[in-house]
Order: sequence, then C-alpha cells, then structure tokens
Amino acid sequence: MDKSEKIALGLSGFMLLIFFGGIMYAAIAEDIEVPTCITDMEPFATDTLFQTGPDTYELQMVARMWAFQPSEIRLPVGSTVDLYLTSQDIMHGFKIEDHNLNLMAIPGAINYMRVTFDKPGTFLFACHEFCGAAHHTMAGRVIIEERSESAETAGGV
Ligand SMILES: [Cu+2]
Repeated sequence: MDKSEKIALGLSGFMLLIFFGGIMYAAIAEDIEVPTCITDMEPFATDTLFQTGPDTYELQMVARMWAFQPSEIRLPVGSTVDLYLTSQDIMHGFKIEDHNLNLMAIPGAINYMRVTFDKPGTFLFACHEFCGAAHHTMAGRVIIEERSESAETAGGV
C-alpha cells in the first residue's frame, strides 16, 4: 500500500470518528431526539387530540392532499405532545416553526416525535415536501396560550 493511501485512509478514519462524536454529542449533551417510526400501531384515518396527563397530550395527525388535520391546535403553555403522524395519500413533510420537530408523513406508516411547547405564541406548521399543485396551501398553526386563559379551551382542536 502506498504511503499516500495510508494517509488518506487514516484521515478518513479520523473524519469518521469526528462525525460519530458529533452525532453522539447531539444525542447525549444536546438531548436531540431522532424521529421514530411506530410499528405496533395501526395507521389512523382521522385526527385525534386528547389529554394523557396534567401537561401531556397525544395528537394523532393526518396529512392528505392538501391539508393537515387538525389544521389548528390550541394548547396551554408547558404542554408536552406525543405527536403521531401519518398520511392518507402520498408523502408529505411536517415542520413546526421554532421547534425541534421535523417529520415525514408516509402513507401506511406512522412517525412519532415528542415536542414541548414552553413559550406562548402562534407557531405555524407546514408541509416541506413538495406534494402537488396545492402544496403551498398545506399549513396550519399551533396556538400556545397562557395558563390563565387556556384552562377551559385546553385540548380544543
Ligand atoms: Cu404536502
């Protein structure tokens, strides 16, 4: 083996260690979660939002051409949402503004991610996967309300 090949292999191995270290740092130190594909749940056709604990909710969200259901979600500040996402037709994308959540909506499959809304405000979500003629209309919003005004509307879809 030529000396330059050994150097290239050594540098490649070193770069792999750097990348692997970066991923481990993100996963452990920064607590970045990786989206999960749920395999033990039947794909659903209708959206559902219900409370599972004092500050926790489960949201089953459906994407289809060209809307998300629900398109508006109201929750009190501090809510943690277990979000399950599926698609009824083709692949769509789903991203919530200012939150670390980015999922694909895949027909016949369910993707899962947990998100916590720790500041009040209105956060848009949109499809980020070009899915056809009205892709640009595929959006909605999450409205996070202060505790005092949201007590009676919590969980409303
Ligand atoms: Cu779409």
